[in-house]
Amino acid sequence: NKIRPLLAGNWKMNGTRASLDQIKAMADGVKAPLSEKIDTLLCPPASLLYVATALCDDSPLAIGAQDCHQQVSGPHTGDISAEMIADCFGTHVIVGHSERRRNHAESDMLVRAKAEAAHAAGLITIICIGETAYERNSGQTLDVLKRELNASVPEGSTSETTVVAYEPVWAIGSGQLPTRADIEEAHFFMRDELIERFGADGGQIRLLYGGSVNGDNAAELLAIPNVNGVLVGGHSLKAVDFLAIYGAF
Ligand code: G2H
Repeated sequence: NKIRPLLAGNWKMNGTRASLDQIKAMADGVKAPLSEKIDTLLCPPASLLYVATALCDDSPLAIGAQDCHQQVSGPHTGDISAEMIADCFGTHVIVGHSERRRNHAESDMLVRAKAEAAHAAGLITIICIGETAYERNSGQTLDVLKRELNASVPEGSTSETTVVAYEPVWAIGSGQLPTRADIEEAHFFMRDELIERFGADGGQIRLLYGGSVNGDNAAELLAIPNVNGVLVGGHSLKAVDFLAIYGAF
């Protein structure tokens, strides 16, 4: 079975009403025949979620959120639940992005709980893992990937509900990319771990690369074995950049 690739954009804490024309241009630009072969997703800030899904109503471009709380509702000021994302017609949620792990001290256990909540709400999760510069330089990359993968991806995850994104923390927003060999090694390793844990279906779970992806390097990244798509930050903000990456598939 050939794996259907995914292009996912992550706007992080960027985007206001003034950015809605960019979302509209992306929604219009994602079309057949390419959209029949790849999935596309944009994750704007939660403040734009509802209007973004309305703008993408007639487009194959899916809309998701960047985080969710692990509970359905309750006294959690400032948080939104997976149900609330689904209620806004969002279909995906990113969990465990390194910026949340770092800035909000999110543990693997919490990331897993969030992913479980998202799956229960019918959302597809994009679970992020990746080593820091220190961990890479001290030769711990594969140990970190093994630990984060096993601890963050819930039991019962399937290729239908779950996407894993490899984002080396030092490559995020830095313009610095790992070598092709390093990405290939990491993705091969994650593939092996997923098959070991989930059997044949683990071989179908999409593995995205994220960190300084742009229209110039996307095709090369997508040619690496076990890279089934990309998670894009900075270069997903403008439709022209996002669609250049789309065109590289
Ligand atoms: C990595 C990525 C998107 P950027 O965080 O998740 O951001 O493409 O800006 O490095």
